[in-house]
Amino acid sequence: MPDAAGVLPQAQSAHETLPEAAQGSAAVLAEITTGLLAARPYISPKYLYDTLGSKLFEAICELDEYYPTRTEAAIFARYGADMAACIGHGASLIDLGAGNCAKAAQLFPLLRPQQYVPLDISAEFLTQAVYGLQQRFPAIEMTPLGLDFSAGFSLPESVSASRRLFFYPGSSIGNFSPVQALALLRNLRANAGEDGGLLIGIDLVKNSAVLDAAYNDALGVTAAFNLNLLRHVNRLIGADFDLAQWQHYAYFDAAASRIEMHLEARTALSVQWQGGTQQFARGDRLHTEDSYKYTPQAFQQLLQSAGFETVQHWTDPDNWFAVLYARAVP
Ligand code: AVJ
Repeated sequence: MPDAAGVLPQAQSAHETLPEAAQGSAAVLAEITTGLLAARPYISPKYLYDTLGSKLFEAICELDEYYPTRTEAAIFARYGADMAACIGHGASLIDLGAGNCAKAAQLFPLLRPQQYVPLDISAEFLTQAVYGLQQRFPAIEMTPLGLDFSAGFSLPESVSASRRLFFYPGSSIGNFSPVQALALLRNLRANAGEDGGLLIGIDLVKNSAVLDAAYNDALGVTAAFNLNLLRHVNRLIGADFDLAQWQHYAYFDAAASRIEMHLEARTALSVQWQGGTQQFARGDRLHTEDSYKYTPQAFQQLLQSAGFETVQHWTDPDNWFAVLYARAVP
């Protein structure tokens, strides 16, 4: 996942010494300002991931209510060998939003990639993770790339042009609307070449009580994760959000097939930031994240429209999560 260093190229330790409003770039200020002044105010979910936000997300993954992480891990543990049999050895494994590279590293012994290409918006973090990994797997050529793959991208020549296998676990594609997801998948297809493929994790549509609980945990970790976005934005654009005036609000919208996460004003309030101000009435909301849920059929449709054909998919016994392997259609 993207984290603070992707938004701010400065080292984390520099944060304390910088004047508050100087910590974000002009582009970040412009982007957040646009969202705050919109008729339905929003802030991009990428700002959930500063250093504390990334730790809170890790904590979410430990919660009983948050099933995606452990369910996906169980699918990889149970069917990893089967996946490797489908995919074959010697691919160039391109890890999208690699973070600490742990999920891919677990598959190395089975997939035996010839090259590992972790992509992450946070190049600094990646370089450190890869350093340790290279010691453990000296036979795999490692090519970390600090790039934002959600914008259109093309891979440099240092990435083998054949047998490109994109790896996109965690159901992170759910943060994109289906239209945006299709654009991203088309871009992957364009970069995959004729013999490329995609191994992707998606969260499935299920009983809405299970979904609601996963984003409204009893311990309040998801609420803290959501509210922390305001702390981060205060630092980025010199805003004065008072966290005590806001509350976490998340629900499953069945018609749109997505969890919507918002922050709701507990009282009438106003917010000031560098060059802007906005009023909120009690009950007004700030939209912070969408998390789309798919049926296997709907996601296969999307893959097909993007130029991939699904070869195989694996799920858990409850059908809560799926991992799909799709090949580029030549
Ligand atoms: C990291 C985008 C997959 O949508 O479930 C967890 C983020 N938000 N709890 C998700 C998240 C609230 C997560 N993804």
